[in-house]
Amino acid sequence: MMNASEIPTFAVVGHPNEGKSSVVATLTEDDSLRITDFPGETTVCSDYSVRVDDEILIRFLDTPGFQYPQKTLEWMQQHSAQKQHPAHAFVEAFREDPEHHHDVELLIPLAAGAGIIYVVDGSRPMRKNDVCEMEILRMTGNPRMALINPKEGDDSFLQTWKENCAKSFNLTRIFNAHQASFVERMALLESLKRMHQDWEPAMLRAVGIFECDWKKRISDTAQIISDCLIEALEFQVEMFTAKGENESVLRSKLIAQYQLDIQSLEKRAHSSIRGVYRHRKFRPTLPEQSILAEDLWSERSWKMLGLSRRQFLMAAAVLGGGAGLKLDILFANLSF
Ligand SMILES: Nc1nc2c(ncn2[C@@H]2O[C@H](COP(=O)(O)OP(=O)(O)OP(=O)(O)O)[C@@H](O)[C@H]2O)c(=O)[nH]1
Ligand SMILES: [Mg+2]
Repeated sequence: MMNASEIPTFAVVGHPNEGKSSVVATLTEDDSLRITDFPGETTVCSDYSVRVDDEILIRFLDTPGFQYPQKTLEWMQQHSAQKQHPAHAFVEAFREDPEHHHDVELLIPLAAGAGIIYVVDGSRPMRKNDVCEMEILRMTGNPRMALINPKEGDDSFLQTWKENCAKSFNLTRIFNAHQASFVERMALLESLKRMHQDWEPAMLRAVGIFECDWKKRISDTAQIISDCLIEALEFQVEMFTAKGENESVLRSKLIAQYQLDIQSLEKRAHSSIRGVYRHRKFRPTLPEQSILAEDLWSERSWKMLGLSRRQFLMAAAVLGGGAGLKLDILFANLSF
């Protein structure tokens, strides 16, 4: 019989390279997890608890992928007469065997009663190994959910995955680990609470705390943006000029310095907002045409903002007013 601890605990399991660590990283907002293209990247079971004020709300356990699901299943079926939990029996039998290290690691939390989140890449066809993995998980009797994570855009296999998952899992959900929004994450947590009645109060509380935290992040972000705008509007640059220095050269230098300083204000605000959303590593791959790759002073940015060239210059002139720039400087050497 499973031993459900008061803290809801979910082991994220599945075939190598299906996105298990990505799912854990998304749910825990922890970008320290190792996520690579290399199958077998995760080699040990690791705890990534979700904490608020040092209190653990939910435990997510990242695990290595199944290594020999067929052999593991055969062993479990041969030893199914034992009264022991099948995962526990397997762990006891193979704990010291380096060949089965990954399967032992992923079965340890199941032997301890963890809920199962089985991650599959729904954009590929189902194979025999998948059937064995699902059967192993069904045999444990632990509460279990299948999470279909379609890594590529192909949805032609989705229906088959859904039908087969429904045979072995209490719940099935589609969840894209790389693109899931806050609402989708909350919907997933909501459905996890249905996996085990004892965990329901703790899961409900966790969802409530996440929702409050999200609202606070939105107001913190608004504060950062308004602070940044106020600072930008009040910003001034000064330069000392040598006697006889050409005035237009000096004005160009002032404008260039002003633009650089405003850009760094903007970058500082971006970085604070990323901190609010816990994106410590930030190397987004932007779509080819994304305006986010442009800075505030690029022609594309102001076109996107709906400004004509003349309006942009007016706006820039107002911004530049603090720097002591006059409209005629900005209009100088430009033809309309
Ligand atoms: N496009 C896309 N790629 C994904 C998604 N989820 C995972 N990947 C990619 O798939 C690869 C494997 O992801 P991981 O999260 O490391 O997978 P894993 O199941 O933990 O892998 P192992 O630890 O090796 O078993 C990485 O290159 C991820 O970037 C997804 O939702 N969309
Ligand atoms: Mg992994």
